[in-house]
Amino acid sequence: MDSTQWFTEEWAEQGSAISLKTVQILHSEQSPFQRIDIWETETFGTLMTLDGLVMVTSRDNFIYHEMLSHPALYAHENPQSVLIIGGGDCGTLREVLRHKEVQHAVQVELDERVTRVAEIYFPELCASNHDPRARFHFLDGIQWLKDAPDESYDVILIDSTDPVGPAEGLFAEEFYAQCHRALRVGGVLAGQTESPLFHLPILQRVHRSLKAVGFAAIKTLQFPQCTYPSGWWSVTMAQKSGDLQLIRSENPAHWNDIETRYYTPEIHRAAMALPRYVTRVLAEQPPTT
Ligand code: AG3
Repeated sequence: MDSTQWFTEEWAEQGSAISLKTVQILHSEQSPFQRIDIWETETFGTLMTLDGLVMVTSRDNFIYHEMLSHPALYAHENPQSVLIIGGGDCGTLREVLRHKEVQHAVQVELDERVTRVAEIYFPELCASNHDPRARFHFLDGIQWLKDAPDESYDVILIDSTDPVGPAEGLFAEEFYAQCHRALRVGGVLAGQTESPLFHLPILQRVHRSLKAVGFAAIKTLQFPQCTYPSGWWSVTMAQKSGDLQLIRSENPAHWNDIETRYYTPEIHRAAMALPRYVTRVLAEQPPTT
C-alpha cells in the first residue's frame, strides 16, 4: 500500500491546486477563529495552514515576507513607527525589525493561537519577538485602526489571509480610509493582494479603493510564491503623500546592514514592472453610477 500522504489546497473556481508531499502532521487545533494545522513536508520544511489554506512553508516564506516589508520600509524616508495587521506567524515582524530606523513595531493579530503555534513550529520566524521594540495585541485589526489616533504610524503592513471571512474587511474601502487617516504625512501602506493571475478583480478593487480614500500613489509589486494559488503573488503599496519613487536601499548607507535573501534594490524596482494585461485592468475607469 502506498502510504504517501499529500496535503492539497484546491482552488475550485480555478480548476487548480497545490500539493505538498507530507511526512506527518505535527499539530492540529481548532482555535476560536479557525483551524490551525502544522505539517512536516518532505521538501518544503514545516507548513502552516489556516482553514486548509497555505500560509507559510519554511522553504519559500522569505519571498513573501521580504516583499511585504522591505519595499514599504525603503519607500519611506524614516520609518520609525510600524503597524502590522495580521502576520501572526511573525515573519513580517522579523523583517520589519531588521530596519534600525524602526522604533516601535506593533502587531495586531486576531488569533493569538497562530502566534503561539508559530513560536513552537517556526521559531526562526519568531526570532525577534522579544525585541524591545515589538508589541503584540491579539485583537481585531479593523477595530484597532478605527481607534487609532490620526497620523500615528509611518508604515502599515497588512499581512492577511484571503479576502473571505474575517479578512474580508481588510480589503475594504472603509478600512483603507482608516489606514489613510492613521498614517503620518509620507506614510506608506502595503498589503498582500493575492495573485495577479487568479485574482485580478481583487487587485482592481484594491487600487480603486486606495485611490478613492485619497492615497497619492499606488503601486503593485509582483513576485513568485510557488505555494500560493497560481504560484504568483502580489503586494500593493500606497503612499499618503509622495510618489513611491524613493528606494532608500539604492543608497548603500541604508542597505548594507540588512541581510535579505530575496529582496535587493534591483528587485524592488523590477517588481513594480507589471504585465500589460494587469496595467490595462488597473487603468480602467470605475463605472459611473
Ligand atoms: N498570508 C497569506 C496569503 C494568502 C494565501 N492564500 C492561500 N493560500 N489561499 C500569509 C501570512 C504569512 N505571514
